[in-house]
Amino acid sequence: MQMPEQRDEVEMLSLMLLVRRFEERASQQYQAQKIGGFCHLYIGQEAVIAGAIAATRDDDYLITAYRDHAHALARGTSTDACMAELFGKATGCSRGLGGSMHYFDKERHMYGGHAIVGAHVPLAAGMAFASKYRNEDRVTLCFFGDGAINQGGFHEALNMAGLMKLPVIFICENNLYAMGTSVERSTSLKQIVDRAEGYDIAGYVADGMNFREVRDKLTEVVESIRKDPHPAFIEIRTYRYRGHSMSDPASYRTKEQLEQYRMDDPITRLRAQLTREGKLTNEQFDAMDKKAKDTALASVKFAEESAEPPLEELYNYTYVNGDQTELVRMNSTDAPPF
Ligand SMILES: Cc1ncc(C[n+]2csc(CCOP(=O)(O)OP(=O)(O)O)c2C)c(N)n1
Ligand SMILES: [Mg+2]
Repeated sequence: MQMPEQRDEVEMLSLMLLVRRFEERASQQYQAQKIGGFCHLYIGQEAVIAGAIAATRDDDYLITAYRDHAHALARGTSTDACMAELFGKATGCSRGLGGSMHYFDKERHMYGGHAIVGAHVPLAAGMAFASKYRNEDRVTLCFFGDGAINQGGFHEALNMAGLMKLPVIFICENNLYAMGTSVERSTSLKQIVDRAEGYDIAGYVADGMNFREVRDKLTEVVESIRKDPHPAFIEIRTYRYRGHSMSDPASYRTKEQLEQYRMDDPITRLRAQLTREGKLTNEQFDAMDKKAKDTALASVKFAEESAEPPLEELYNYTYVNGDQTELVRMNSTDAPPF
């Protein structure tokens, strides 16, 4: 098959390294109690977002659930803005008011960061409707976990997308678990991809530990959608090395299972492929890794030195029309006295 011009693989490896080093720093800062609230790490799943970015354009719409750090970084949101958001600082990508689960970067077409499982899937259908209505050739990338596929909104969105031939790719990041519940215990189907058939949507499967496979399958799907708008579904089989969130010791799975996936690490695999083909030297890899580590560390300093959002902003951005302090006070018996 003729592939369109693709993004440089070394650049994509460097993105995967940046995501991993950023999250390792985030994990450390969480343990040091510099970061509050929930924090879900993507470590192990990096080839999924890198493959998707390699197959798409910067102006394609992107939306995801709460395990969203990688998706923003991949779209080019700075490590500074991402780390500051985790620290709840005004310089964060959601002004410090969203935290880990609510990254947002409208300029880069990254529309969240959504904490309610499955709730953003209908939004993705709406985004795809908008681009079709405007006759744009954008594709909407909608990422969600294996836990989202049994939510009502998921079914409603797939039905509408199938019916209206919306240009959206439903990307299920099947990492085998929804919190501590394994997919065999939550889902009646043996293969998640079979869900797509019920909505007359074409289904694909890709190995999420293999960057090239994710990129190539998605490239094929994206090209066919651009020619003739329609939805597609892809189940990407992946694995998260860490627990569900920072507070999960992941005692529901075996060490052997974790080890098996770590042996198939997506970064190590792409590095080996590129090295074998003479496209990357060990020195180049080390330099890239050092840069990723330095950038992640610098983002911690940036976040620490940034100011917190002013208290008066506490209720802003909840509603469309800016400051809604009065409204909140009227509706609440225990609103703070300001
Ligand atoms: C509607 C709803 N129900 C329950 C929760 C609690 N919850 C948070 S994450 C999660 C698991 C989702 O797992 P999955 O979709 O597989 O995503 P992953 O964490 O594996 O990336 C649950 C049940 C929630 N946020 N929203
Ligand atoms: Mg999951």
